[in-house]
Amino acid sequence: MKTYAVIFDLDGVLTDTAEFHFIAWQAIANNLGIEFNQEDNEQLKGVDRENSLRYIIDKGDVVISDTQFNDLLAEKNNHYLTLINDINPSHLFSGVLPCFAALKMANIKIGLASASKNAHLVINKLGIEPLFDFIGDAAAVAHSKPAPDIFLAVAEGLGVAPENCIGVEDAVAGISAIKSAEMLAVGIGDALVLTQAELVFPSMSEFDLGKVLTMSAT
Ligand code: B16
Ligand code: MG
Repeated sequence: MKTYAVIFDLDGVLTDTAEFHFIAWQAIANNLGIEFNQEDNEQLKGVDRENSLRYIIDKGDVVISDTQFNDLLAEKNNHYLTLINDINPSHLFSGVLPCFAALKMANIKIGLASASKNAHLVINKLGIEPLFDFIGDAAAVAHSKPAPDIFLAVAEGLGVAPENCIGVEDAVAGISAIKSAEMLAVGIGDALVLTQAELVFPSMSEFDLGKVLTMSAT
């Protein structure tokens, strides 16, 4: 295939906001008398806000009203917004800017497919918003990851056919979304966890565009 676009996830690929999601979800869970550990947080990577809260409620086997559910969503997000307040360009993972520069040199478009409704705010704080050719809107898609919707919406926004796109993700749910969108998947993290990905790099600083393009050309 010919690669015309690379579509990136945000949390865990371009910056590490997982720790902030963890702190905010842990506070919600503990207030409900439910234990929430790093293992739980791992399960929630790439999972949207509503389904993350459902996971916690199911884990604790508690019953809450719709109003309480919405209040807890708002409470978690307010806490998260406080925690990310100080994010700045130094929080961008190393390797991201050289990777984006190499993509621009190769005339390959750059998209963002995050499940986060705070994605615009975060990439603004990171100072990288102008580098994207298209930014997906998590609030506008019908089904969140592992459904392909956000990756397909970004491909459409970029004007590139899905088969000419490569997706980059750190979460199992995200890799599944890329595969369901029939794109090639590059994982960032542990190859033993991201087993559905065609290629896995331990971190963005090891992202090798040459290797990715060779893989996609075969
Ligand atoms: P928000 P990604 C995801 O972002 C996070 O991995 C996940 O932990 C979070 O719950 C989700 O965004 C929703 O975030 O509450 O800010 O809308 O990895 O898809 O960039
Ligand atoms: Mg992620």
